[in-house]
Amino acid sequence: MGKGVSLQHLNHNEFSMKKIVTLDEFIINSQTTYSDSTGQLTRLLRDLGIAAKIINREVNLAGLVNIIGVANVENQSGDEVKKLDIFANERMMECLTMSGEVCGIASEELEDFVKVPKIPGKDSNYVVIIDPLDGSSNIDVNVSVGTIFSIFRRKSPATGECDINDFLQKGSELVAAGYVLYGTSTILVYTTGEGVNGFTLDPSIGEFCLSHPNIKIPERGNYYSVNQGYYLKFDLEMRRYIDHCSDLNLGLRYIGSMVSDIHRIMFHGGIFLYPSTRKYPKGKLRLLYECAPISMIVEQAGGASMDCNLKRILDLSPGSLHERCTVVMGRPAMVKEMKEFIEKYSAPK
Ligand code: P6P
Repeated sequence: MGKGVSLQHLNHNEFSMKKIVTLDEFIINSQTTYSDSTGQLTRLLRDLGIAAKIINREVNLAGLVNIIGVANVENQSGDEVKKLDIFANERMMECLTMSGEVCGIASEELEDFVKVPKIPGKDSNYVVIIDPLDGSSNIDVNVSVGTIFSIFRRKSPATGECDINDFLQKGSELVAAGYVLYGTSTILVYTTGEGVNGFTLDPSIGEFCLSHPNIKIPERGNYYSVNQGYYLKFDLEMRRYIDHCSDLNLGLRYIGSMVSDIHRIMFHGGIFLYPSTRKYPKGKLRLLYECAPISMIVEQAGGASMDCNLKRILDLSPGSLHERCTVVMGRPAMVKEMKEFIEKYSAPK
């Protein structure tokens, strides 16, 4: 009595909980791998985590607090804006402008990028690109939606305001990319170029906790994900590839929310495609807000991502903020197969 005992002699059952690694702790511990060890990116990633928690709370309450439904406006992409889109955008902007790390923000909900006022004496070295609530047409019917974010290091001088060229960078220049999936549970998945990690929100402690370390897309993949409703409007190569997937007895899984469809691929493999359609000849999905960040995550998890012109998505140079592109991403073997169908069946450009 009174001499104390060493930890390992304590009854194991008293320590049955495994070590919880929160998102904040993980980010801080990973800080040493960032090219800048000043903690600026750390603070920025943590602010994104806070925004995700706030949006999660409202997404879960949306049906109760009357912020579902349409806001009777259209966004820059011509999509019908939901009340929750506006709410999510406002919360993201608030959380991102507090840190002083960000000199500019481009949101899928806004026509132009926003210049963030400089905090005296503080250099803000990053711009952030957000799709605050992707797939929000699903929110009214309680289907999963997501937030997509990505971070570039600014190219303009730190002393001045940001400019458009800070945003129009190739995906290969991204410093970080991530998504939040508001589903059966809320999970934040991100990469800084050192692999992909997933953090599940534990509402009982209000923290994102490491739940899926070092995510790798499985070699196998029994699903393909495309809006087959457009089958008759697809180009020949796409129709032939869909027929091929059917011949292989692959399952069709398509939620209509990119984050949800990609998250399934991260764990079950398969392929996601949004090719050219009559309504969207250049593809529907936005290069900067959706395809580039998701492609960084997919590639970091061992996958591949190209457009239907066989160009690597991360090598595409955006010409404008809301530029659209076609996309084929997922298991490398399946992306390669689609590449072969395009080479074989696509009409000469
Ligand atoms: P469609 C949601 O509106 C979105 O931008 C993506 O999240 C999703 O993958 C796609 O559009 C769904 O488009 O034409 O199949 O309804």
